[in-house]
Amino acid sequence: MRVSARKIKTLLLVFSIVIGCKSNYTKVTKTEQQEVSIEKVNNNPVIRHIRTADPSAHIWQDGKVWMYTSRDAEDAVNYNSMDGYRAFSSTDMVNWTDHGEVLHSKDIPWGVPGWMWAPTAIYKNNKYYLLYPHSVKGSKDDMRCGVAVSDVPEGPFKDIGWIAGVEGQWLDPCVFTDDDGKTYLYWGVREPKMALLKDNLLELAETPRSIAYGAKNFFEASYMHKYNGKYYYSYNAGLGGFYAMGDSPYGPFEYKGAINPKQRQDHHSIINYKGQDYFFYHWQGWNEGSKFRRNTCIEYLYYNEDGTIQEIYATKEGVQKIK
Ligand code: FUB
Repeated sequence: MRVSARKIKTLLLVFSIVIGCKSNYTKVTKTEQQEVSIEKVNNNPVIRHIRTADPSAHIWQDGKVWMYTSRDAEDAVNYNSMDGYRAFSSTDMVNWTDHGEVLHSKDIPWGVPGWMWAPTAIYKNNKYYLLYPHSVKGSKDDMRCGVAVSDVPEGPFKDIGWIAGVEGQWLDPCVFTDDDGKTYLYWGVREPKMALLKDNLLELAETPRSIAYGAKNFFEASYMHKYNGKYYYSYNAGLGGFYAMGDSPYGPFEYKGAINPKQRQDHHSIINYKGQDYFFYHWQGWNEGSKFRRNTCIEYLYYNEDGTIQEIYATKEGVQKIK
């Protein structure tokens, strides 16, 4: 029987699709009389067409989850080449719309090309703001906390300068607005710091304080969130994510240990969406990733009855689509 080259090509294509789909699924089987099979799709990383890192997740006025990320180049061998923040949105945690680049270093008059590290975002004064660590022209070691604004979550964002008073400090900014409307800035490398911000987001309203968190393993990526009236200060220790709990945005915080102990660096953020808690982070273990070629992933986050957080480990499944 003669089989044409075209038929062979079609057969190979169908075969590879079947194999590809199969490897994308994990079968979880519950036994007991009747067998129920739940198919879990491998959803991590959640963004695959480009490499993204440092995900800063938020639920904005439109009821969608918005995520602002930094970008790792496909061939990156250091962090200098990181350039151009991206915005993504979703309503089901699995399908993400890429809104493209929202701010590039060429649009920051005081900054150098590249060096666009972990951003954070906030909705305030009826506007959307990005705050980001970026190096100043003439000195790559002088990283400042840039501020950019947009009327809409998808940007583009326009740079309006940097926060006065934290110049020269390598920093990963995190902004947190408490229930009384006061907004706090957390930042630092090796030594975590915080201060109340003025409403213009360009000035500190008080002298920066060091954060007492009951341990000595802080390295970078400060993060603050609130749950059941408690304040959770979390961060990356260089080897894993850790956290401490307190009764005020200032602390002092009581050290509670690991959230995400196995990640080299994770730069996480945490939200509750449609009744479920989620942990956003980046991971280097996909498609020839490296510490410079990272990808955004999401896991479920669970609290214990006493408010402590159950440890999180990177999975291929990640989170499943909200129905
Ligand atoms: O992405 C560049 C830097 O690596 C971030 O600012 C740190 O938090 C770490 O993720």
